Amino acid sequence: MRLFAAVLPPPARQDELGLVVDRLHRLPGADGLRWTSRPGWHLTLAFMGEVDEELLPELRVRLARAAHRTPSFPLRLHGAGHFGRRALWAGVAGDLDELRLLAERADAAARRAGIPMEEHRRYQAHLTLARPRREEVDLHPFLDELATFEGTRWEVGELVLVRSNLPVSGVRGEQPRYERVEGWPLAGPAGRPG
Ligand code: 2AM
Repeated sequence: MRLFAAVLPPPARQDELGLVVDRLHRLPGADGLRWTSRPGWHLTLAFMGEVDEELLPELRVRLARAAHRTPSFPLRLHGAGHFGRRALWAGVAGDLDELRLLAERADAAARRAGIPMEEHRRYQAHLTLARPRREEVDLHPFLDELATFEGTRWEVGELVLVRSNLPVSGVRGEQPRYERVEGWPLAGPAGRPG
């Protein structure tokens, strides 16, 4: 099964972003973008790809440990960015060091469970909102509209393992369906183990 570890913004925080994204949908050129589906919005920590079911028990143990080693930390959705012409995303602010550490721990957990992980790229926290259908789509109006977006902060308290079910229908542009497999609580504000 295709898996990744993620932080899931709480529904109220997603709704705030949703209000801005509603405005983006009304901008000229919005049809040139394939918008990600909202119930699936997430911040990827570590993408594992196809994982052999046999590795799941060990992966679970190691992800639980990664979560336990990480204190809960504040985050908020903030601003926007893009990966070239491939993706438009909402950014995050807050305790980015702790988020990066959690991403590294999730990546290490997967490696130690025997999952061949891609080489490290610099971790860039992002929540993908849309992908251009064509190269020539100009992302600037969307980036401008998102630039001033400031979500309310929340306390990240969980590391979640998510399954990505790729569309089988063959309908062009259909989105993957994301399914929560399991979540593990972070250690909490005062619970950082030595
Ligand atoms: P993206 O949002 O930037 O596309 C599930 O596919 C999640 O894992 C997505 O959030 C995706 O990031 C991320 N991801 C990271 N590396 C990936 C890869 N090589 N293939 C597919 N998704 C990847």
